[in-house]
Amino acid sequence: AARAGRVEFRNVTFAYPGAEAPVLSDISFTAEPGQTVAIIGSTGAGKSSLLGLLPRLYDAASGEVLLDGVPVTRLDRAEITQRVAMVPQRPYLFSGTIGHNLRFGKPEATEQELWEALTVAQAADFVQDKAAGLDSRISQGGTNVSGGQRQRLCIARALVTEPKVYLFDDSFSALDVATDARLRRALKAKTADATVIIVGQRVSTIADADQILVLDKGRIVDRGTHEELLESSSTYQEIVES
Ligand code: DUT
Repeated sequence: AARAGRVEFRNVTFAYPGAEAPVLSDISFTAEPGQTVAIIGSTGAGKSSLLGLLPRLYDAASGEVLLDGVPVTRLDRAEITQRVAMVPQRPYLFSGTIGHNLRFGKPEATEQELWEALTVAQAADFVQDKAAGLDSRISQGGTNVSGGQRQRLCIARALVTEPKVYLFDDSFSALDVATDARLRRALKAKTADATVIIVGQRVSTIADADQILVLDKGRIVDRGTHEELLESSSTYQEIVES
C-alpha cells in the first residue's frame, strides 16, 4: 500500500492578519511517513502557528505547505481533516458523553475502536473507573475532568480517526513523565506508518524524535537529533538546561 502523510514546508513565511512582523520566517522542513519531527523553542517562538498552517487554520503569506506533494491551499477541508488530526494546546471537549466526544471525527467507530484508542492514550483506566464508562457525561468544555485527562481523551479522539498525520501541540505537558513516556511508546507502536509532528516543552518528550527543529523568533535556528543538537546547538543546550 502506498504510504501517505508526507509533510513539507517550503520557505514558509506567515504573519497574523493585521500584524506587520512575521511570526514565521523561511521555514523549510520535511516530515516523512513513519517519522516523528519535534519542534521546540521558547514561548512565542511560533510553534503553534507553524502547526496551524497544515490544517489551514491560517495560510502562509509566502512559500508552500505541502501534503503528499500537493499545496494544502489546493486541497479541500474534508481531504485535509481525513488525513490530518491536530490535538491543540487547549483541547476542547464538548458537553455530551465520553463516547460522543471520541466519535466526533468518526461517528461510526465501534466501542472496540474507542477502547483501543483509549488504551493507547493511557485513558482506558480512568474511563473504566467511571460507573457509566463511555456513557459518562462530560460537561461543556470538559471542566469535570482534569487537564491531563482532557489531553488524553483528545489524543484518543485523534487516534479514532486513524489519520496519516498527527499534530500534537504540547499535548503531553499535563501528564507526568512516566505516563508521557508510556503514552508515546504506545503511540509509536500504533502509528508506526503515520507522520507525527510534536510540539514539546520537555526534552524527555522530544528526545527520541527523528528530527528536532529548534525554533527561535519564528525561524528554525538549528535542527538535528537530540545527540546532534547537544553537540552543535547552544540554543538547544539552554533549553535542555532550563
Ligand atoms: N500570535 C498572534 N495571534 C494569534 C496567535 C499568536 O498574534 O492568534 C502571536 C503571539 C506570538 C506569536 O504569534 O508572538 C507566536 O505564537 P505561537 O502561539 O505560535 O508561539 P508558541 O511557540 O506556540 O508559544 P507557546 O509555547 O507559548 O505556546
